[in-house]
Amino acid sequence: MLLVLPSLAGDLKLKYTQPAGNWTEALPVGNGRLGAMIFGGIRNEHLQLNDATLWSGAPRDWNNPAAKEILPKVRAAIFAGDYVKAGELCKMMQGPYNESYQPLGDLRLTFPGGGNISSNSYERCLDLDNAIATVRYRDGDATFTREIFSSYPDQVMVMRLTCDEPGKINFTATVDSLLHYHVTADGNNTLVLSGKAPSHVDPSYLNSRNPIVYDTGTNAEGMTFNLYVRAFAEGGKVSCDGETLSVTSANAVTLLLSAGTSFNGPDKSPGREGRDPVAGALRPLKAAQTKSYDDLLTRHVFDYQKLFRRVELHLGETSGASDLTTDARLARFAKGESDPGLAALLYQYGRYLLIASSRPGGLPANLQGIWNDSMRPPWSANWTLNINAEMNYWPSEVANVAECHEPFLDFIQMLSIHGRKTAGVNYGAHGWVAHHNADIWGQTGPVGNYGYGDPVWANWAMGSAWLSQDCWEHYAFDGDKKYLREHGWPVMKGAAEFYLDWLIEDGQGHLFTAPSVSPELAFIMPDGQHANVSMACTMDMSIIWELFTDCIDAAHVLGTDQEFAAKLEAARAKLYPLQIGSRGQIQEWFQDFQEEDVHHRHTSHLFGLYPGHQITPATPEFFAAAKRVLEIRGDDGTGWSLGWKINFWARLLDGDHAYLLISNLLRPVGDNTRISYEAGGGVYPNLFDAHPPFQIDGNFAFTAGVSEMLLQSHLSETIGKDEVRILDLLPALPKAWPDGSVVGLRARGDFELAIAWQQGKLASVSITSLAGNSCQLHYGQTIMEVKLKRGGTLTLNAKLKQRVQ
Ligand code: FUC
Repeated sequence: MLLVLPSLAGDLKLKYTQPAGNWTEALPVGNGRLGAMIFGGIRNEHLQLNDATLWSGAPRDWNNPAAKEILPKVRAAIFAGDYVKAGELCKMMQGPYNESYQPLGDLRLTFPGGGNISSNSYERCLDLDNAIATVRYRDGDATFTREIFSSYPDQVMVMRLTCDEPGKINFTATVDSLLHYHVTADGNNTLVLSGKAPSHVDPSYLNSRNPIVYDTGTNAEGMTFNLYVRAFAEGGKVSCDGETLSVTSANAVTLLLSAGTSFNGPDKSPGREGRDPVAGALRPLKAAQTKSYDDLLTRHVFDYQKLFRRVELHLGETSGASDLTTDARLARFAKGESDPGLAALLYQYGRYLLIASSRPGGLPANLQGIWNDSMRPPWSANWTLNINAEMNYWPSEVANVAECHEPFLDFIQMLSIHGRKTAGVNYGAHGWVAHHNADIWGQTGPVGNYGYGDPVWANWAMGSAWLSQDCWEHYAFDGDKKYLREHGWPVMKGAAEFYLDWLIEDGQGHLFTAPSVSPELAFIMPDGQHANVSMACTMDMSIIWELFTDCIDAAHVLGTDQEFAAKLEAARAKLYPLQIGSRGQIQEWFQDFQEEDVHHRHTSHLFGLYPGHQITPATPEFFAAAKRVLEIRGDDGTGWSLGWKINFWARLLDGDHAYLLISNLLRPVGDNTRISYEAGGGVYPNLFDAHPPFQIDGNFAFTAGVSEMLLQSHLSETIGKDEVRILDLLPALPKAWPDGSVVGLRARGDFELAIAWQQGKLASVSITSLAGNSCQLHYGQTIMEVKLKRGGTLTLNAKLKQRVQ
């Protein structure tokens, strides 16, 4: 029996009245590592399964010592204005492509046919409030229910099959995989799938003759893995015959799914020095089977709700909307009918997906979180560092799931070790560097297979600077100096050391980067030639400005490395500055080149607006020029591009324009999974964001963007000797959401807020200062200084009268 749990107010269910016809209709569950896409078929249930650690390949050397010799030639070509030649030379600095995230396997349940399914009795839903997926239908007089969840505390996936009439549960179960595998029975209630991953898989975008390579020799390379499916029936009988598990005449059944891989960290061969995947799967399985279903469920729900229930969001309801299926709501919204509850649902879905794909001790969410059914997933389902991986973590702090940030912070720390070698070998530089792509093996060198990748993405060398922002932001939100000192600062400082070496003087007092690309856009030179490598692209300069600024602040906070901080201050003052182009826009390149695609999805030159904080209302010319960029780029794009634009418009304090982007992002794209680099982002029926194809960053950017519309805290004011955080309330509230409330948003400086509004105006705000910091409250033109004790809360009503608790 499902325990009755008090439900959070509001509409927190994705629901459907038919089984999933394809993968982007299936519903995702996950515990950060073990994921499933649940199709919910009546006669044929299908769970497509993933383990976040299952990847192709093995540790390898991606550094390219020849790069050091080529770099001066690249720079010479750039100084001579020969950008085409510079691009060609850049290719010779590349290394191998990264590896690919692999699907684990599939569990298929077959239920005997011949029943009398009542057509209107079927329902399938995912409840975001408890992270349980449910399938329910009536067959004759009996109601059948399946509940599925992936438990973080118990590290197993659980499926419970029940019926309101005794002895009616009958099914057979099989498991298979796209990878090399075989299945055996373990006793009379367990199927074991044992498999092996390829030793190499080429990225999806490569047209190669032999893209998937298995090593089959003795002492073979490649990750091994095991999947266990164990059945416990109440009443009836369970048996296992070779590759099929059968359940007959049971009252209820609990299936436990457990998986292990030989992944043993990024520096150990998974084929030769791997962990034992059998032990990895059996340990949690054996522990879980000593617990009752109710116990497993309670532990799962308790663990999940601790994170999920921290934020409540109400944007207003449209009568009857929450009774509709999710696909019907999407279709109705696309026709222009209002449904603010749908935006709130997508907001909470972003938080759900982060909790389900990124938990402490594991890997960070990749391009698809943890959900992938292909051996050659789009862009390898890797970590793409020129926007996508960072975007995944934008909501983590503000939307109050900071624990989910941890896997990414750990991953960055690992990259900082590998990237130190790359900086030295490839460029003879200090510190650490990462480029466009990373994989489970911690790739930090430029990809491209020594000359085949386009430098416009492959040779982008800004990864370590952008990733360091995550370390600083993590500290900025919760003020954990121990984290900053021991983990964040070494990563940030190492990145700054690299860029101090990477920057060059132009002889006129400026520091700039070369080679430099604006991801992933080419420009047209006055003579009509197209090129993409030049120098001092705005994104480079803004990311470095941000890194140096964060480092200077960090050194100050920690009272450390004063000389280094002074060096950074001097360098920051000399960075090639932001330029305003002939169309009144922030210039994308060091010169006012024409962009090859005026509507390009990347808007890299606005890094300083978001996620950076170089462009603010305090720099009105650049603020206006940033707006101009967005007007020129337009309001369409891939899913993540739309998501980024929500955040940009929020920072430009234009809620209605941010809402326009929200409407575009909520566009249903049906089952279209054909790669589009142009316009056409939206959402699938299961609310996964569509690049297209599915890419999870758009989901996370959406949640970050809505948060940013309701609360901003990236600015501060110097009052006396103190740097005081500015908390800007409802800075970009759209007319479409006149009444609403949010509880639990986090602000930098360790604040937690509850905000309510009516008729488009602030109605009340409650601020808790967890660290006892002061802040300055902004609402429109109203400014108020707030001083609070540690743990103190201030509540203000509509007229900003104060009531201190
Ligand atoms: C970059 C983007 C693509 C896609 C891929 C994962 O190359 O330009 O749009 O998001 O990463």
